[in-house]
Amino acid sequence: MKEYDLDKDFKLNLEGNHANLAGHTYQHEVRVARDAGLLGSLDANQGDKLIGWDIDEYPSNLYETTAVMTEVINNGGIGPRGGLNFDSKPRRTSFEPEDLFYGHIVGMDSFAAGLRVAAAMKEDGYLDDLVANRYASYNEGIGAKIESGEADFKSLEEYALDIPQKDLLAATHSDHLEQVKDTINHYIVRTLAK
Ligand SMILES: [Mn+2]
Repeated sequence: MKEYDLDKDFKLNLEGNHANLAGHTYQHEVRVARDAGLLGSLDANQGDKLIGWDIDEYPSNLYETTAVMTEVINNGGIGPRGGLNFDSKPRRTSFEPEDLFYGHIVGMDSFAAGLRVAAAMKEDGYLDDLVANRYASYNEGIGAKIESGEADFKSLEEYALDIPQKDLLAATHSDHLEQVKDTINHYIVRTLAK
């Protein structure tokens, strides 16, 4: 789209299940579009992570809707023309007309819940602080040189070879993954209990 100047007229409508088929999370897809300034709308569905084809299931995964809405908040929204659309379909054992009704309810409820949780984390700066701390070493010293493009593989090799192993290990910090996931779980439970 950028190559043919189409990004001036079009934006992307990102589909959750297509992200999975490409081997990505839905959040990853939305984030890449956001970074490119092309996040237009959400084709709000979910897929089975194992099955290998597109099932266009109505979204119900709160962890995933929270992750996607985090990107939407960081994008400043998806308006004025964007929004949620459901290319989803009742499938397999859920094929009656009323399943469409239930599907739309769970879809909107799940994204509304995700938005509330993402907003709560944003208000606390939880994820923003986490990312800032995780990548703090890029703000100074060799990290800042990597960020600015001043460092290259040659200079990085020289830099790394001169550092004793114990100093490299000492500079390596845990990202406390399970603690982070537990905290996000608590945000989901507590926010939605209000
Ligand atoms: Mn699809």
